Amino acid sequence: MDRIGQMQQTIERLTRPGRGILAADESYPTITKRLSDFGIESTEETRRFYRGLLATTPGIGESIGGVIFFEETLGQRTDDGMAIPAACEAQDIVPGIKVDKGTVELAGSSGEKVTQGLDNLGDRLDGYLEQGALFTKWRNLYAVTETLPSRQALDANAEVLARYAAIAQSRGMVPIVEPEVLMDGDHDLERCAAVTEAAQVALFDALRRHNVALEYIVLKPNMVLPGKRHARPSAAVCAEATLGVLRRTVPAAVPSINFLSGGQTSEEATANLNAINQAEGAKPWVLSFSFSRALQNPVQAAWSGDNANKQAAQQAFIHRARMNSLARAGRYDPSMETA
Ligand code: 5MM
Repeated sequence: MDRIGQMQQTIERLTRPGRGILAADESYPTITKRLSDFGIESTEETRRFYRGLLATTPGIGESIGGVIFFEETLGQRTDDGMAIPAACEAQDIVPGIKVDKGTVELAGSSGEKVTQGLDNLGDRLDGYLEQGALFTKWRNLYAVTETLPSRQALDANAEVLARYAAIAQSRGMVPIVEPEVLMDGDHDLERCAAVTEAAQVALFDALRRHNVALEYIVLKPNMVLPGKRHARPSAAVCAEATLGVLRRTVPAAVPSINFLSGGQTSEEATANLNAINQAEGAKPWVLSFSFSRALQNPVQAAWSGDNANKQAAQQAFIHRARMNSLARAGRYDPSMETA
């Protein structure tokens, strides 16, 4: 199959009705922090067992169409000895790979960040393809103050995100582009909306400059919410603000927008996704999820590092995935959490 045919097929698989994406691509420092929140030590073996548990959850392919992994996982095996990417394919789930190398300080800025990882990216992608990954992910992050992000940070980050996307498409891999406006801070909802809009305007400008085919990308944005120190708005308010920004910035050619959860509680992220899908007005894209914490927190709590809890952990995973699958269609109700 040629490069375009491969990306078309991957997009079709990722956007099937009822499906979203699981982000299980935490780097070593991030997974260490996530697991330690539940008293679990992060070792090669605990990470292998845990990510194998996710990939082999019976029936999970009905709600999850793709999983983003960290590169270590592509080479690990489930308890049954199957390569984890192959275990995903056995459930008709597309394996993907996070390819950025984290952030460094953006030289010349006042402490802002830029994401790195472009060096040798094409060669790395060839290796990931051989290991079964069919799509990729790269995350930029933008801290918010009254004056930041600066023009410099918006443009520098957009440039690397677009260059990454162009390289991924040159290998026939669908790029997930993730410009995350952080929830840290005391900015209000309007400030989050303005920064999210500015980040996406710069991003789509750069994607065009680098000839990225918008038909074969997935956008992974934050929902528009105020900073952590503010009270959370209703799901309807979040939906209206989020859709307002998306309508002004994201071309209809983009097939799918899969939100990150960004520190929301599991049920809050589900309710907000549901409200986004229930809202009236133009929505020319699939609106789904690519959650990490909002999908995994209950799973890690149920597992607690004790492998005897595997079934309970898989039960927690399938429940959360089903709730989000319903929200993706605007058919979720909080009463379903306990039904
Ligand atoms: C924002 O983080 C992404 C989405 O996760 P949430 O739904 O929890 O917000 C997530 O995919 C993230 O990019 C990965 O966990 C990797 O993070 P690190 O910091 O390890 O690169």
